[in-house]
Amino acid sequence: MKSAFPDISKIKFEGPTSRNPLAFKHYNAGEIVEGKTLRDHLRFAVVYWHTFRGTGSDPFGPGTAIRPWDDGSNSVSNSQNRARVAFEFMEKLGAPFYAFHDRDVAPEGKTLRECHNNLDAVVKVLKSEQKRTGIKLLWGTANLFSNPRYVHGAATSCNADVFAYAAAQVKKAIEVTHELGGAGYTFWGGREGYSTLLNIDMKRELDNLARLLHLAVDYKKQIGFKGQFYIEPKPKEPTRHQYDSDAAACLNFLREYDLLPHLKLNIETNHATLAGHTMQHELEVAGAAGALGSIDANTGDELIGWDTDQFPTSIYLTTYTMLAILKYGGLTTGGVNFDAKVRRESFEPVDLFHAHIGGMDAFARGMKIAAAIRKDGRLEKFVRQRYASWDSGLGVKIKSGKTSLKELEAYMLKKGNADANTSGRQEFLENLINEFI
Ligand code: XUL
Ligand code: CO
Repeated sequence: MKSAFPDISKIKFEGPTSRNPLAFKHYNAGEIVEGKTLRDHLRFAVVYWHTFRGTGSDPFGPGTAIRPWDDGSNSVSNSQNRARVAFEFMEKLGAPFYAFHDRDVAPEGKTLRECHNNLDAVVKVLKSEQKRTGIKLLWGTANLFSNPRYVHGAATSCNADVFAYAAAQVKKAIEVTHELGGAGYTFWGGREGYSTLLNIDMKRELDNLARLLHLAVDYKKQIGFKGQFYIEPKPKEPTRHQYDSDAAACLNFLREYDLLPHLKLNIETNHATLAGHTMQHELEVAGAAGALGSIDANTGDELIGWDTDQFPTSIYLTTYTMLAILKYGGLTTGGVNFDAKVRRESFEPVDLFHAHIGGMDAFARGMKIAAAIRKDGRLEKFVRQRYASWDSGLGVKIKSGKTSLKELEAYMLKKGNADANTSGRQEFLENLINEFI
């Protein structure tokens, strides 16, 4: 095959003093931090949908991206060629994983059978490219939102036939993920939400959403797929209200429908901020529930109110993200998945490299800074001491459930008033973080 990136060779680590835009300054894959290589901590993944299918189009104009390898057709052979290009890119970048939707990799057919056949033809190439390069699939997923049939949702559609089509697509997508040895499978709500409540039977829609997930859990067991299932929270886009609006809403839904043992959360930065939260908040909510699985790494724009999916370059963001991930035991099945796209103005192939190198370096720095903060121990000690009253005497008694309102009243009547509070020291802590940035 003719090289798609003939002027670019394998991206190397050159260290922080390098001025080479096509080199890593901080991501040294083999470097050991907290007992593991950066490669194994970060588990970087490239997303197929933005990096190989994104054109740079926006509501005001068509795509601008120059992709010389793509003939622009919807043919299977163009898709197969694109798959080879994707692997050349990932190999040169040194990304150990990728992620895709069924419809990113292969063209839709007129019938479901044609869709399946197209997908199989491209999966063959993905499989052989995985074998050739050692690059693995982080997770697969089904696109249940682009085709007009999903106008009213997929699992939550008012049309039972549409539910059946979505179920068939999910079945096939899990099968190919399994065949490719995927470490996981993601469910993102897509159009599972509403534009007006005037035409919505919410209870029925939520029941059906849970039903599709239960069917997927059953099928996963049936075929012996051991990958982790994830659900990815996102609010208000594309619909006015998305059922999976944030981590708390997803956890409540999973618990209500007995799905929590089967799914973890895939937390995306720009989705967190659209929901009015920080990434750190969403990671804490997921982590505290034992459900932090993977992250979609990107960032939004403070001045734009939609999902701009930019590459993450803020060291504060990556530091806080890695602090939360390490606190909850690190990424095991999950990864740092760049669900991010280059700007419409960045239309040359080399921009794809700059974008990923920048994201990987930002996360490597965040990882090293987070590890240094943890090693220093002052932050952790501060938080531990702040709650010290819960680790002895009355605190332990309350925690163990061996008290009553009556007893607590008697205790306080005798004492007269609670012990004085101590300062939260936010500014001190913010300064402490800055010592490491
Ligand atoms: C949409 C989004 C999706 C999911 C996979 O905002 O993030 O690309 O990650 O369906
Ligand atoms: Co995403």
